[in-house]
Amino acid sequence: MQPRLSAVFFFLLGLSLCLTVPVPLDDSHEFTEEDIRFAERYLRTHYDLRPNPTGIMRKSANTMASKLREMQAFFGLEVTGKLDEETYELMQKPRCGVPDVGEYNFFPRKLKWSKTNLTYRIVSYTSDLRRADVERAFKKAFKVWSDVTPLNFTRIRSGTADIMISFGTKEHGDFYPFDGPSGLLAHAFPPGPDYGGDAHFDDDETWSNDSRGYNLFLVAAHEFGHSLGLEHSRDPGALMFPIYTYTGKSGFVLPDDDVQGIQELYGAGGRDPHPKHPKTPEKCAEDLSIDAITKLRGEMLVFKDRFFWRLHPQMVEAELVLIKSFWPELPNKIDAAYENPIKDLVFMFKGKKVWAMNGYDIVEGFPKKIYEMGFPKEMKRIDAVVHIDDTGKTLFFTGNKYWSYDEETEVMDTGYPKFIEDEFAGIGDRVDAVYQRNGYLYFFNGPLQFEYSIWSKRIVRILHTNSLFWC
Ligand SMILES: [Ca+2]
Ligand SMILES: [Ca+2]
Ligand SMILES: [Ca+2]
Ligand SMILES: [Zn+2]
Ligand SMILES: [Zn+2]
Repeated sequence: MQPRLSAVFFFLLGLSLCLTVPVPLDDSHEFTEEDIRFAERYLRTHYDLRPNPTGIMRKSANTMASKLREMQAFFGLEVTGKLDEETYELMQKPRCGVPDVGEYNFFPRKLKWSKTNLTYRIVSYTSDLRRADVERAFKKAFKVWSDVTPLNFTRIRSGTADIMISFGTKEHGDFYPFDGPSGLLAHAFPPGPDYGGDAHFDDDETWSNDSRGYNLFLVAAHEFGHSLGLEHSRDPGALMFPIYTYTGKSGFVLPDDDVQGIQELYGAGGRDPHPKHPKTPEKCAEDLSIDAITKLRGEMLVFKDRFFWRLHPQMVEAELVLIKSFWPELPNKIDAAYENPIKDLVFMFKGKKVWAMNGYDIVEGFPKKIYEMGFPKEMKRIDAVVHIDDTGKTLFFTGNKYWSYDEETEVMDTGYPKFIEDEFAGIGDRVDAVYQRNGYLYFFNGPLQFEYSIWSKRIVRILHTNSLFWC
């Protein structure tokens, strides 16, 4: 049986270089012919842009502009129907090749297995890893799904399994050739006979069981999601999000969105060893609180759990991204962050450590210990920090006290710490996060933010934290 094109998934992973740190607004981009061809190719692969629309298609149902609109809507970008910098950047991010939305639907009906006991067979191996490591990666990837469903996966060593797994390069027997290093990484077929459920991995990649090359477990867990009938998710925290990010070496727990998806198909299993599945924060939640907030090259970054929202001054929709998709070395949740625009550095704090980032790069010598900046050795963490451009001072908040740090001399000002209550009366007993704009400090405390006038030294307004996002 010939596999339908629509049944094939390509796991496209590119270089982390593709990720983009906000650039100043005036740095506008002229797209070359080649860029536009690249964009067309992307839309053909993932959004079914057809070169020559034929038949009785509705007018403009398949133009580049309409496909760009579909893509921008999927990723929560501003829907312009134009190839802009933001959209082009996103196209260059590493991703799985499954189409995301639209009439080009892989699963006109929900495809699923009609039995709960499934078999898999590892038909061939990669030489990048020891056989035992390959087997462990696949076993763990299946366990991700069997933990939350009634499904059981049994490995067989001969004969035909439901899910046949193999490594291959270039043309490898199914008319969907791989492409050498990077680009397409793997593909898998949705449930069904023959090719159905099968997963193929490009052996021109370097496979690993850590952060090097491509992590076999993570790619396999995503692909097996397709093998079981899942489509792509719009949730940037989901395993089934089309863009791949190495999520760190701490134990992987399947995000809530994927659990909902797979349980819609198969139900729950009743033996989930990790019942706490991370949820992706909702920016308009009434009780939204945040971890940290900072400017970065004219944008605002709002940190919450594994994520941050990028708020562009001219964009209404905030983009939610994983911290690790920008800075793989940073921890998954941070305490505080600020920008020093003169040095073009962003400082991030977690526990007793501080990282200085220049764009994507960690500045040499970092992470450092916060006591090296002049804090007492026993201080465990910083709650919030803000840089005041006008004075060149950076204010650090922890517990009920705050410090003032001089950025020019790189020393702590004398006379500190002081009590927060003495200087900033009324902002509460703790500070989650703080930023400065137009002479005001915005202090976040749980679901509230206090707008504090630096000039008149008083609170002028109390707002909801989620008003950051115009909820
Ligand atoms: Ca099969
Ligand atoms: Ca490849
Ligand atoms: Ca904080
Ligand atoms: Zn995929
Ligand atoms: Zn294949």
